[in-house]
Amino acid sequence: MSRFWRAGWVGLLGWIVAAGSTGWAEIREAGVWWLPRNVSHFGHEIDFMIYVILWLTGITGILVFSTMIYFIVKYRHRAGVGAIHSHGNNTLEVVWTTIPVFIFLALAIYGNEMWGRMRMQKPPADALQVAVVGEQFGWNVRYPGPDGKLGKMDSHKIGKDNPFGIDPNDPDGKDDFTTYNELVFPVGHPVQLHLGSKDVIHAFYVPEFRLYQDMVPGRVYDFVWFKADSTGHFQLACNQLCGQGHYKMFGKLSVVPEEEYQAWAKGKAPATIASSAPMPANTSVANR
Ligand SMILES: [Cu+2]
Repeated sequence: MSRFWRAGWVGLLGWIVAAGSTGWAEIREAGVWWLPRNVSHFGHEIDFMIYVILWLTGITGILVFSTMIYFIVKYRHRAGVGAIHSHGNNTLEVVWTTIPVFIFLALAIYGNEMWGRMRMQKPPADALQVAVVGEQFGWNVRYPGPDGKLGKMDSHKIGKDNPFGIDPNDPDGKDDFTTYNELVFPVGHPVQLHLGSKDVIHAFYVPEFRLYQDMVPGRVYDFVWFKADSTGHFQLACNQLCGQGHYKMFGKLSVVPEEEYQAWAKGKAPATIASSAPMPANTSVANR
């Protein structure tokens, strides 16, 4: 490869990294150099795990690389000094194989147990039920009305005119209200999500909630729940490349005090049909 082409490739790579990092930084509120603020009740456990792994791999990395550099310098080529043969050390081999095995086992067992508590434990009975269905390129959101019950969702009924797969005759769904790209959750109140997709694979991703869940068409996921510990404004970003308009598929997500949530919900008119709120004018049909 000529010097010209090599410089070209390096420049292109640099540009991709620079452009990519800018886009990534923009979805953050602040602190782009470290983990985003944690808001969910289980987030500190995930962060703890990240720090444990970071320390373990960091210390191991420093030990391995400093040893390597030491040996590179110590056994460098010198005129008149011959090479020596080393057979290795069986005790050392056993020790540095056994220790990582136990560390990996411990991480796997702890991680599995944590995952079980996050996704397999039933949410509290008073959890707010919220349905979120992704589509190219936006979020259909459905909240229960005054009865506190969300109309039953059926993934087989999800379609163009029925993004939530709701049975129009289900009495629980009659007073539900819907929003588009707008989510409001009360602080300190458990929220159970019912996630679905209308067309392709999307992903519900809120870094501050330490929450990520793929939404595959044909399924409704009802095992994701969380409790926000503090208020704030966040972005619900789709984290699966779902088409040309993927980059603009984001919802405004607010965590507010309970009274503020109640006032917001009170002002919403029930969905007259089982469909979503009217699509905003800026959602271009040409991108579908
Ligand atoms: Cu998407």
